[in-house]
Amino acid sequence: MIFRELWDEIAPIGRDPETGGYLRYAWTEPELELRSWFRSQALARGLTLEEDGNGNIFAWWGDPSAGDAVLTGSHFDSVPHGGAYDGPLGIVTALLAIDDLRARGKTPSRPIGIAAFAEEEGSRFGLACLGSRLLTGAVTPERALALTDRDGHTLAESLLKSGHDPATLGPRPELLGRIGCFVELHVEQGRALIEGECPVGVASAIWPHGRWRLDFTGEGNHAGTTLMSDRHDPMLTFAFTVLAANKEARLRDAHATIGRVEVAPNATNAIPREVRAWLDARAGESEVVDALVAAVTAKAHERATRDGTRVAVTPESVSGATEFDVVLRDRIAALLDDAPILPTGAGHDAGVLSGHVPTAMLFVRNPTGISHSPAESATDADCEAGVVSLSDVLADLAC
Ligand code: HGY
Ligand code: MN
Ligand code: MN
Ligand code: MN
Repeated sequence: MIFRELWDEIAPIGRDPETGGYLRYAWTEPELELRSWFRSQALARGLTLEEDGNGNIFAWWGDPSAGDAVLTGSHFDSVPHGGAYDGPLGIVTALLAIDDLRARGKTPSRPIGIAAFAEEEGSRFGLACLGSRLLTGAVTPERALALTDRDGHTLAESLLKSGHDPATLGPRPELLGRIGCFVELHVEQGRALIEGECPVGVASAIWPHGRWRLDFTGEGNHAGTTLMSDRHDPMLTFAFTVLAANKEARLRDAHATIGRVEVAPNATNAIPREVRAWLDARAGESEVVDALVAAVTAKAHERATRDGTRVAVTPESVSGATEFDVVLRDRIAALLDDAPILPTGAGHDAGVLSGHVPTAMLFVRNPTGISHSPAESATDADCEAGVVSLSDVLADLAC
């Protein structure tokens, strides 16, 4: 089966016709539809399905109890109006790579698995890589069950709706212990492969990154009757902090983004009582991320004093640097005719798994270099090159 045929089966699922972006939040209709599509594709290939109670689905070729499995896969969920490829490409190419291995007459000597991890983006419940973090114990069931989405729905409600018992959330050391290594294929979320004129690359590292919630509190009041000199307007402190984050990031060659804001009461004719925003901060080293967040926090407090407002900064999820397994990385790069090796500023489930098993990532070229946007793209030819590369890697590791 060629890439486009399989891809077109999922391309319409969760796509917003207005923006062309995808609304595939974990455990919502479109993402549940993708999960059942994945289950049927796996069963059609004679793979054995396993669900870990954390929302993660595993499809095994061979008996997983034999252990030392080579796991691949990625996630189905998206950011709001995200691109088509971020996540699903790693799962569709994995299905096709298994088809390719079989077409080549390969029989694995180690189990091969495809994972569909839950809530990698954290778009619904706010905690990125929730499924893989629950699997590995990086997040406790208690913390996960305390999460709610923007409509106030709890994770437990979603799990129950999709037939899972929230009481079964939690680490799966026995499942993790059966995984020998993990290789995730992902669309590149940058321009390195365009500039390097290569269809496929290999990851060297994931930048340290994290999310901090910023709560700006002031005094709500009437937009028309309140003198400018009498205001304690948190929007002002917030606006200043956005500019400060941008400036401090540029000074440090780091990346700072404030892409999500909530205002209360969010009325045209009312000075806000509160502004809640999320800072996404990333850099090549953890120390730089820490220094960036400290500088932004200090500037925000300084400005709050001047505005007569208050600001609270709360870390929500912080990930250290991920250096991928050098032996596995170099073995894969050599296998792929010395494919370029590049770092990424994007977080992935591979970053979580890398703390437990030798882990690597493959990237497929994205002609726009844009991601977390409908502009994200990949050509069929490059996606098929990704299938062949993943098939070669699985053949090398498992057959
Ligand atoms: O935010 C990230 O870097 C990833 O796409 N979840
Ligand atoms: Mn993403
Ligand atoms: Mn992703
Ligand atoms: Mn009025």
